[in-house]
Amino acid sequence: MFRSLVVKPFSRSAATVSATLGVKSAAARHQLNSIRFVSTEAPAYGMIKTETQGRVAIITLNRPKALNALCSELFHEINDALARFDNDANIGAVVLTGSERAFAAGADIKEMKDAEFINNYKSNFLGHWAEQISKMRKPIVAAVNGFALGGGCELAMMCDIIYAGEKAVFGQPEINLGTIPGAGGTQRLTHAVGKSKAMEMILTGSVNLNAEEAKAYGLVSAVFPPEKLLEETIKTATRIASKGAVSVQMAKEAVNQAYELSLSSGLHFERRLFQATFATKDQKEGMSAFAEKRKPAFVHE
Ligand code: CO8
Repeated sequence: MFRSLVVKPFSRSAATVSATLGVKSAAARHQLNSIRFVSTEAPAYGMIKTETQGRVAIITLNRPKALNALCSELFHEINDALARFDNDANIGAVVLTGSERAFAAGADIKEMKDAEFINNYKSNFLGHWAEQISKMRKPIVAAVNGFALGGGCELAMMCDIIYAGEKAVFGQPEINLGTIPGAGGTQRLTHAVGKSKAMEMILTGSVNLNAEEAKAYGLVSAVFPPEKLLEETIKTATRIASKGAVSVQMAKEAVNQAYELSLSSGLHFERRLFQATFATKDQKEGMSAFAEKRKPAFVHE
């Protein structure tokens, strides 16, 4: 009878489940109370760790021996977790982080060294993965300690906000391997730091940015001591997740259009979304709360 039941870990009480299933007899309810509901939604990952703190989901890359080099299995797990959190109404923002030594040292060189063009082209190598994270509707805040090189730097730049630990290193060393950045480095880095610096980094493969330089160029928005980085990142993600989820997602969409549209089209897009927020409960609540001098209680609708 309960085989097809999907329950998030500890997110629903047995009483809620009983009610949902319409369980009436006291004996059956007692039996349900003794069941520990194990999620079929949260898969066991081997290369990442996931956890939630309130409305914030935290994804930690966990392949320490290879400095979080991004192999296919790791891509797959990141994508899977991101898609799951994007579809979870209880999550309002995601934090993506690595270890103190490395956020990620790039795509896995050993895995891809023998790859051939024809297979890369046919399978759209890396394309699906990079598209998935860009499709995320909820904000992602990257907490970057240590190396963010090649695909690791690109992964951080796919996030919406980057915070860095004092020892973070950002670079695009692909040229040293006889290749070039393949997941947005030539585009996003250029937008972030300007043409001359991006060219210098990408063409030499050895000019990296430390955390303070990355901040000065606008690639990251804040720098913290390594041991404080995750805590501070979660604080910001929590603040974001406490706002109305619809307006947060609309704001993210509108900012991202600044990279795609002309100014007049971008302004038009922004105005339409602004007008649309007046169809949400959270706009009514937010503005009423201001007028009534109280804190808003957003319902994310
Ligand atoms: N791929 C595979 N293994 C790696 C990688 C990597 N990118 N980086 C580090 N490792 C492994 C090392 O081989 C080593 O393994 P082992 O212990 O088995 O020998 C282990 O991690 C520890 O590394 P090191 O011993 O080299 O540690 P060091 O502290 O001496 O050096 C560095 C750290 C400087 C980070 C060094 O490891 C390094 O230069 N790594 C390669 C950096 C690089 O070139 N990155 C770019 C890769 S290409 C790329 O990212 C293309 C992007 C395309 C799109 C990607 C989409 C995500």
